[in-house]
Amino acid sequence: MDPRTAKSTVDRDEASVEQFAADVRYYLSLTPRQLPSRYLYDALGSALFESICRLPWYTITRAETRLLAAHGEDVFGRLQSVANVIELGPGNGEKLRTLLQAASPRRGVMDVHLVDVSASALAIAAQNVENVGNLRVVTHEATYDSGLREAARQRTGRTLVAFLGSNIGNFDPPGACAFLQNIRAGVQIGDAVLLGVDLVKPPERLLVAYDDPLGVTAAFNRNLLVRINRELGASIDLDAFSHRAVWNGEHRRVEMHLVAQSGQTIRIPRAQVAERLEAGEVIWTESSYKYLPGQIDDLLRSCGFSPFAKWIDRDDAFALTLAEAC
Ligand code: AVJ
Repeated sequence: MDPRTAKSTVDRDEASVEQFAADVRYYLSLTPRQLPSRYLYDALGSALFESICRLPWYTITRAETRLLAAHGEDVFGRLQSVANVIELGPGNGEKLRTLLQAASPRRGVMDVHLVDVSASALAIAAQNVENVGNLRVVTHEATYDSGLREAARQRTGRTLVAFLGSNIGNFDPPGACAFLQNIRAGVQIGDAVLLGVDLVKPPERLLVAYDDPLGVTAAFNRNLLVRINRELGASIDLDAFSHRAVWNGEHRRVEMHLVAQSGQTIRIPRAQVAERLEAGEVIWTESSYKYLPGQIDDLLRSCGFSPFAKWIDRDDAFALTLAEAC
């Protein structure tokens, strides 16, 4: 490896640990205490999330995959001559592969841009998508915003931006709108977004999806503490925190919490944190907003998109919405 490249990688890793430390320090000091959900996805966290997607109680991935397989051809039928597809956060690439395979009779050669902050995730996703054939795959190891801009600069024609898996559910309503407005600013009139969104369903179905009987989601949540211990030199007792999922009906979101089982002081040396937590005090680690179909359309309209097709899986209450930039 070029020594300059090696050094810049080290610098970037140190910078990202610094950012992690600063975020941990800031968010843990808030009321209620929080940790940003993006930090759930280190290598182990990403593997645990992939396992979550296979759990019988977590229906998002299977419902979306069924919709993409059943309607992928229709997506490209309604959206003539797409030359570029950009996926933000492709995960392992399997959903995009399903979409592009289903679309095969309707599409020509295309450029596919995959945007993710994780190099290892990108490598896996690129391999999965390349298997479809008749595509040029370009990867962008970048945040959604900068990756989208980079991909847009290489634009060769009509562009479809895919944001799947109900990842939009992690944003609060103003955040979701800001995010979509950013996408809108990066594309041209006539380009489109394909948005996968989990819908409101009975609380008992939501709670078992986010607090599964096998404890995989609990491990996914508590892994954030494992990561803090490893990367920031802490020694938080994992047994002192339990996983909890709650349905917040007022805001229509599932919240994941880590609940302190006893009063304790947590010390995180590299983040200069020494915080006293009382027994029962919570750290809020994730929100997953759930939508009503009409809310998805309102959100898209308020951000410069005109929704023109929607496919809903009734069994698992999940929606795929296609909207055009206007
Ligand atoms: C990847 C954000 C869509 O909110 O359903 C799964 C993450 N958290 N189980 C979701 C998650 C707990 C997931 N998203």
